[in-house]
Amino acid sequence: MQAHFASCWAVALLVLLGLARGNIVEDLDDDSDGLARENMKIRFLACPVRGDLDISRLQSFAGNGLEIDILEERVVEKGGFVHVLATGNAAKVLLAQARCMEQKSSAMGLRMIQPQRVSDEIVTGKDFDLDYRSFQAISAQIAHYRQNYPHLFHAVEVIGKSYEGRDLLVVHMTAASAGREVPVPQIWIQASQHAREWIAAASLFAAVNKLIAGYEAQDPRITNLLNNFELVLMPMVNPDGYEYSRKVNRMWRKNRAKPHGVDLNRNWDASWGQFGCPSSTSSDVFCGSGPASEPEVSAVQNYVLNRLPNRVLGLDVHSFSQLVLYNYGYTTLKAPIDSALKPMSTAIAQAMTQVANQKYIAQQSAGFSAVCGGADDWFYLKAGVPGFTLEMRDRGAYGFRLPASQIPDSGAELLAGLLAAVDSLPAISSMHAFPNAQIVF
Ligand code: 0X9
Ligand code: ZN
Repeated sequence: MQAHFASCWAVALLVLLGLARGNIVEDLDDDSDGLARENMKIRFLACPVRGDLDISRLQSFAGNGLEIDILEERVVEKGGFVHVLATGNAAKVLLAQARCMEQKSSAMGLRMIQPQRVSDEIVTGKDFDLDYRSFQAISAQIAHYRQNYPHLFHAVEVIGKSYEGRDLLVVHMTAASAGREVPVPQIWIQASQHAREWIAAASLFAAVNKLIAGYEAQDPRITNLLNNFELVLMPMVNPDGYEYSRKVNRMWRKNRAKPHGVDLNRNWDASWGQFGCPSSTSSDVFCGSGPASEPEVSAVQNYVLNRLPNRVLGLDVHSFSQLVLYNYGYTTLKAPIDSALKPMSTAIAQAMTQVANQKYIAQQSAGFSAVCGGADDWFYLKAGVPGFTLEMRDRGAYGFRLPASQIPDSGAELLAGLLAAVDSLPAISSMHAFPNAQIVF
């Protein structure tokens, strides 16, 4: 977390440096005339705020669908300004009603922080990985898998509804024969608890596409994985927040529960709220009114506990920082299976690093950020399986705004990490009984 705030402020600083040098604003769009050009032009504003609550009020000015991108995640001091990128009518509203002021900035600074283009196109198949996709397109891709590869995708389930009523979708992927007597170990992989971490879901889909291609090409490791395990995939834990991040506020983190959203990765029923849950509902890490108070978290908890008896592993995909985080995350004390978890996470990090020479580092989760109510700890403490948080690309150069061109490589890294994790499961089972005690590797 701290690393993210630091990088965010670094971006703001970069812009301010541009200001200090007195550079001239340049248009970033290639449109040549009239109203369209005016509406496309990105304007850089500074808006006065007194606290986090004011940022929420600022967002409400723009309303759904208007381009507004608030650059700071929160107000660190008692008052001051936040910087906002806004286009067309959104900028006009902010200038007129929120006492925002237009700023001049360096063209370079603006290029770095310009909003990512948001595509609503429905693309299925391999080309899905070429861009970040809407929730609708994500749902279509999942349906496409089931329809086109029924030998690999066995069920698509709606395991609940999000706060705003979107489907919480889970898809099962395996090539294990249905009639076999020994239970098939299940690996749960979830992504996108945090709205702005677009690369999380995108990486999972890219990894799935590589699994399909690898299975068709009879890649031995992939065939072995799919013949002997069931992957239970939930690419979009927080669809409401994700859509809000795409359409309204790129830096949104939480779900969209009233009044100001809940940080889902503080809401799990594992040492929930013991420390670090701010009383302010507008905090970016607000943990909710109780353990699993949020429909997204409670749906996953119920599903994993009741419907995945053969679970052996839980992976929670996030961004950014390139880290492989292992239990515990709420305390720096070591988990009872630390001597297996530590080498396992090192093996995962090494495998991810080898894909494209992007350094991934293994670390105990609490060493990165000690937090209560995290999914990784819930997997271990309540679901009885090791829980890893994977922080995907990058290490701060783009941060959450990772270019879509990096999706395929990031997917390859996730897949390499998964394969390494599976190789390490025998070491875990030598000192840990999974919920289905019949499963021993
Ligand atoms: O703070 C988080 O929720 C995760 N980092 S992120 O920047 N993606 O928000 C890290 C969670 C690690 N898990 C625990 N500390 N339990
Ligand atoms: Zn996250």
